[in-house]
Amino acid sequence: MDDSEYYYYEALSPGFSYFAIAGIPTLRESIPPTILSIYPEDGEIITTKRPTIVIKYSDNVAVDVNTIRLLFDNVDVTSLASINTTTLVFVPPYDLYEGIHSIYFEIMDRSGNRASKSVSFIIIDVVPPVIHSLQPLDGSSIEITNVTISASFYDNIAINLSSVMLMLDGVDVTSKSLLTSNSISYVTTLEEGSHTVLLLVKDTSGNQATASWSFTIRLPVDYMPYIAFVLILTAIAAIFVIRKRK
Ligand SMILES: [Ca+2]
Ligand SMILES: [Ca+2]
Repeated sequence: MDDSEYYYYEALSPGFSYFAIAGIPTLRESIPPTILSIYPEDGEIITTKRPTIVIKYSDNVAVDVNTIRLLFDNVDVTSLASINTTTLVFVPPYDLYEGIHSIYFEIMDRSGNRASKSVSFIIIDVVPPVIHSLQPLDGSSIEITNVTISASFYDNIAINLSSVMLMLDGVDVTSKSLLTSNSISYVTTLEEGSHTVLLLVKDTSGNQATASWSFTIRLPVDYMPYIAFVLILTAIAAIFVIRKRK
């Protein structure tokens, strides 16, 4: 039988299924839907953590949106997508990891002809880490020589801990520091005066963050020796005065 000669009646709703007269005639045909485009495209490199996935499709007669299936990284996320007769939009509800992600899309027309397509794309991190909570505070003046130098950091994807470098007054002190997954600290004794700290941190994609800050150690003046000296001088002067009067 030639497709073009065969029609069937599609019910407008299940309740009308026994009343074919209430349906609309639909051409029974054999041409599957066309998947016009999938974004991201196959092999595309993406630099955001939540790309909006957009798929466009059409059919020579009509697509059946109820047959659409979307797998994202092999998980069926069809129910999370917004779907109409021409377009599907899906935004991942979580941050995607760096690396390869896959999309599988499937659709049928009203005659049951199926079309499907798979693409994969790559997420690459372009956002450098953030360094914060610098200690001692930048520009501060402190009155002790025993100092803890520290800072914290984080990244949108992951820190490369082996990239972390802490320099104090131009000297690399990383190996003497306590390094955790999100901070570094270095305890030392310093001379009075100005000191400069430089911290370098990279993420696993090589994006680098730097922080440079300085502080001054200024010990409080001890007045006791001066006071004692003045008291002794006063006492001697007093003794002189008393002796002269005798
Ligand atoms: Ca068709
Ligand atoms: Ca990053």
